[in-house]
Amino acid sequence: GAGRTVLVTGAAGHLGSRSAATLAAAGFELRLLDVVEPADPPAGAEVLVGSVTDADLVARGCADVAAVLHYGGIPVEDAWEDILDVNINGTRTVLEGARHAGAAKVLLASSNHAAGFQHRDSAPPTGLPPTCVPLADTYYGVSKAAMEALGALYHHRFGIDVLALRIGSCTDSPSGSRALSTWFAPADLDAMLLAWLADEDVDFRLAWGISANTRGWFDLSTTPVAGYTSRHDAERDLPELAAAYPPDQVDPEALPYLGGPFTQTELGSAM
Ligand code: 15L
Repeated sequence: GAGRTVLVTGAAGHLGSRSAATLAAAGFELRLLDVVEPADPPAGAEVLVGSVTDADLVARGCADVAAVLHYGGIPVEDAWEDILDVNINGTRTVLEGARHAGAAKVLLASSNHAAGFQHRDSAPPTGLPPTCVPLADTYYGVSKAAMEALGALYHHRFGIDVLALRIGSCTDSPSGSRALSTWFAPADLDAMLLAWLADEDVDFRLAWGISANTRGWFDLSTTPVAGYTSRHDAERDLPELAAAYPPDQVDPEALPYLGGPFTQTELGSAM
């Protein structure tokens, strides 16, 4: 029924396709939206090919959904005009679609790069709070800060339950010493999503999408979603990566900012 239908934007992408599969396995009905056809959509999923900036298509995507998972957008630094259109206008278009359709919940895939210029040495001893001010490291990071601001606006104006996740490095096998701090185990994302979809709280929540990593420097003490707790730690779950970067040796490539290499990439240039 309608109460079990979820729209996933960016459904052909890395996180969108994974979340779609997770939700399908949990019994949700899926509607998938992306600029390209998803390669391997869950059986029975409805597919809409087009942009998150296309209000008519987004309206069709949002019709009768219980929730929207908004992953659609440019996932790294790019030209300002494109970031502005796809990521900022696109997010507003999706929130508008959700509001007009009466969708109760929207997940916004924000990023650590919204706060990429947070310096690890200035984090409090309890860790960097998920609500720290957005010190974006790129135009991409600015678009994620705008996404968070739009999410708060649509929660406070229209009562949508919005979860804005400042996602770290969410892949099965990340590389580099930074990921030992920023890793978000894909299984933690799955668990958080399922807990959030079952959670009847209505709020604007700004949370880290980062696992309980031994080398993390993030405050994970506030549970963003009832029933969710990280069950993963890069130190234990990625033993080869941990062994490649012994904790007692300084990695000469390591950068002190949360955003890592994004803090040095050329502004406005595709990565
Ligand atoms: C992001 O926001 C990117 O989408 C992803 O590709 C990774 O680079 C990630 O951040 C990260 O910081 O590791």
